Amino acid sequence: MTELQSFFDATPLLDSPAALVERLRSDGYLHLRGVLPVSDVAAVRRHVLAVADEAGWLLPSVTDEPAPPADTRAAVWDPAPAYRSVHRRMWTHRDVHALMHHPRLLSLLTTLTGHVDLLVHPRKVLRAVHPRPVPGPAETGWHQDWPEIQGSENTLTVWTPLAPAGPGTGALAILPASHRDGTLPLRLASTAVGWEANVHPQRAHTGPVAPGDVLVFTAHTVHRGTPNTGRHLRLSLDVRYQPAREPISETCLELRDEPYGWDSVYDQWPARDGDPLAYYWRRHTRLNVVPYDPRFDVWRERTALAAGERRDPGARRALEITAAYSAPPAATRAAALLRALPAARTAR
Ligand SMILES: O=C(O)CCC(=O)C(=O)O
Repeated sequence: MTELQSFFDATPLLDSPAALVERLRSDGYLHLRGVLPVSDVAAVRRHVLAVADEAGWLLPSVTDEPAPPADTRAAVWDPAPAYRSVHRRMWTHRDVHALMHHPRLLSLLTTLTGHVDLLVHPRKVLRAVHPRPVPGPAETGWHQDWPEIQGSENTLTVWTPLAPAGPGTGALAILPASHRDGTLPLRLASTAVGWEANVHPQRAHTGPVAPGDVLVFTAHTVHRGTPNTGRHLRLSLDVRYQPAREPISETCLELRDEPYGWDSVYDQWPARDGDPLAYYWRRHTRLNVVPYDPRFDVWRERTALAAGERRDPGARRALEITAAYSAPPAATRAAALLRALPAARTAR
């Protein structure tokens, strides 16, 4: 059983950069209140909610709470096409991207990385997590960002909610000091991604995070999204920042895993490619772009297939992911193994 404790509030350290950096170095994360102006966050939230409303994801609301309740009948999760098409309309909006280049964030990240020449990863992640009474495979299990992000060891993630996140909607849970153990082995799991870090934590930090607050953590800090069992969508952004001249994986720059690419995103912005935020990373003359190392993916694929061959019901989610995202022959084998898999004994 994991004991949950409140995030350490590092906000008072904002006036002492050395102490702030030291805290990040020792805990692997920072919870900082009021970094982003709430009015800027509210503008992004309004756009995201307008798209959610248009898609029928929200119930009518007469109160002035930050977000109307979600309509559970409309709940969908990534990678369902019904989720992706709505998510894309939310994500392509310029304000979603611009918020994460806010001067206050850039200044904070300059302090934390010790580099003025920062690269904000263009692939910003917007999450709209529907509530559900029973936690299920939409939750990310315990994980480190490193196997996906790779590149610079000094990359930091900023996670920030667009509406209040906490009891009810869930937020993040973080294992303090977990970044000190390097890259951890994975195990099969029934969570969103099919695998999770092989940890059995005794204590995790979590708690409410308000619009304007940020959680900053390293690429090796173990964390997870906590279940949304409330009434509202959980809306958040997570974005990576790194010293611009340190290695960056090519997969963090281009949109290879979707049919659209950046041109179709910027076509929707008022100034299109004349916008300073469009293709900004391509103007960095000294980026050290490195190939994506497929080692972690290969390992994940192999463990899914091996567990499938043993008819292990715990391999279901990993096989689904392998069948959906890997190339043949792994994808075809995973699909065949899925059909032969006995039903799981306990549903999560
Ligand atoms: O927001 C979540 O549910 C998970 C976020 C996460 O895993 C991340 O920011 O790396």
